[in-house]
Amino acid sequence: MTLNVGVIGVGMIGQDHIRRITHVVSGARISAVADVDFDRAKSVAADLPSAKALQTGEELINDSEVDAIVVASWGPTHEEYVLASIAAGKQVFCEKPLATTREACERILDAEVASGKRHVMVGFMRRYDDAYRAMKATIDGGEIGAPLMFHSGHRNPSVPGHYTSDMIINDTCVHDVDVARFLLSDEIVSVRVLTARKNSLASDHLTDPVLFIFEMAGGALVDVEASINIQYAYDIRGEVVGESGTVELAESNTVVVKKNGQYGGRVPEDWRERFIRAYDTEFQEWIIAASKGESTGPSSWDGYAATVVCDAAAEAYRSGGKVSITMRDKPDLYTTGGTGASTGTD
Ligand code: NAD
Ligand code: ISE
Repeated sequence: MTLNVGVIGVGMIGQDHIRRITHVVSGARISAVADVDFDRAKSVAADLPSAKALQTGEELINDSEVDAIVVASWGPTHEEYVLASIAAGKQVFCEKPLATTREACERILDAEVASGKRHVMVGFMRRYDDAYRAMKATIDGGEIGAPLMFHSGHRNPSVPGHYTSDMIINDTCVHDVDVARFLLSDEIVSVRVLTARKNSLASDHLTDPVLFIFEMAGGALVDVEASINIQYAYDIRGEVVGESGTVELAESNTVVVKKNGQYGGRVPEDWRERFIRAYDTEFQEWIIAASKGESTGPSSWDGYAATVVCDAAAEAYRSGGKVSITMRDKPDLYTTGGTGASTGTD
């Protein structure tokens, strides 16, 4: 069976996912696209063998030639499309964030729980990255003892002009929040935010860099350096310190070049390069599950938890103090099943 996928939002990542569904992974094809920029939707559809351009996301979700949906529009628009997909009884892959407020995420949790089954997978692709998976296997296998600290570095060479200071929390650090929950199999219970001397290369309206300190329920500490104008490359770093050892992400280049008395290797240009295999694996697993009407991987609960933590981080940033985090009880729907990339706190 070929899964007919409709994509809402055909900007940078939407087009990258269309490329991988069309040319890289198997079992699916793009049958429809929609974008508020209808000319962009038409131009993307024109390059695809079997896709039509539709005016609205709602039309796409309810189209009989769409079996499953990818939401890759801007964050504040995700809630309505995810809710409409659940209402239509269709599987939906939603790029992060699941939604931009705690309340919106709770409406999604309520709708999915009421439907009686999982429909939603959230695009936390780091859970599909070979290196992060190997880190998790090392920790879960007890090789470094009980984890005490996780140091995470998230460095973007630059950000687009529309990027605002709150996006360093909701758009960038949200990945570190999710991967901390995934690696440590624990929930975050408090957050503090510190700002360093401003990078003079950042736009006037941006705070950059930012240091986040998270406390996990089990007592481990997580620090996240988020830098969004680091210039030299896209550099993702991570090390977990355990009671008797450490595990860290290795450099991601495959070769070392030695010349002129020095050695070096490539650092990725952006997230599309750094996580290319992770996105491929993520989509292959989503297609396999969605074709059976099932959902695995990062769930609405994971999307909710990440948004709640980001809300608290925004408050900690404004107040300068430590903010405690509380979440609603986890519904049974999110405590069973899934793959190694599923809910980090099962
Ligand atoms: P983008 O601006 O390049 O593209 C977004 C597209 O959505 C645009 O074409 C825009 O016209 C369209 N759009 C906006 N509102 C819409 C609406 N209501 N209905 C239909 N279309 C709408 O942005 P992007 O960088 O591709 O990011 C899109 C989403 O993907 C964001 O949620 C972002 O956080 C996420 N993202 C995730 C990763 C990752 O590593 N997982 C990387 C980049 C972006
Ligand atoms: C972007 O939206 C992403 O999701 C990237 O993975 C992240 O590194 C970047 O900071 C975000 O802006």
